[in-house]
Amino acid sequence: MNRALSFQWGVSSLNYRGEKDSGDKCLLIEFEGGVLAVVIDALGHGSQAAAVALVAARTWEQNIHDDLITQMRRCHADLHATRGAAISVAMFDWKLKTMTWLGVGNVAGVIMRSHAGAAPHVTSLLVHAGLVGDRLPDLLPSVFTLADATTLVMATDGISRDFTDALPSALEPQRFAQRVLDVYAKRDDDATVLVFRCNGDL
Ligand SMILES: [Mn+2]
Repeated sequence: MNRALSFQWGVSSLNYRGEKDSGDKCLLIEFEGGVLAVVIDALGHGSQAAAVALVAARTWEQNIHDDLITQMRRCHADLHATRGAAISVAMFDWKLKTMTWLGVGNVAGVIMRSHAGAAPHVTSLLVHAGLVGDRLPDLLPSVFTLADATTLVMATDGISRDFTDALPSALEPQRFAQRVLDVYAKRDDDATVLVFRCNGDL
């Protein structure tokens, strides 16, 4: 029997000063057997960046069953001749109990995994240097086994890179995301934090 694991998530974001649109875009797509989390940061900010982020988001939404490399390449083609975007994605597979990660550009990711109430083990996730739409590096996804509890945190570069120094792991995902934003938003760019937590309770 392949039941979905239980999960919770939260997103907090802050637009660059006074802008009504954000070049950051976050998707969480549930499908048969898993969930895909995508965080997009189009270069720059404001309405033009928002339009680029929307193109990228549609690409991911419309081809949910393709593998991450195929999807990232498709997105690269779709963003050709735009300003480009940093994109990181995480695919949770409930059957395999894995999370597959792929990042191009500077959308940071970290996972915290814990077993039987032990303190969570924190792993920073690799992102490949490059820019989707402009310069696509070799794509090498990483695969992680889900623990009794696994929390993924993703943050665009409007969040200071030292956000991993004090992760508020006891908070539920929405408050966790808000706390990271409150403490680490740099305010010179759009800022977005996604927190996704799943329990290995098959
Ligand atoms: Mn940014």
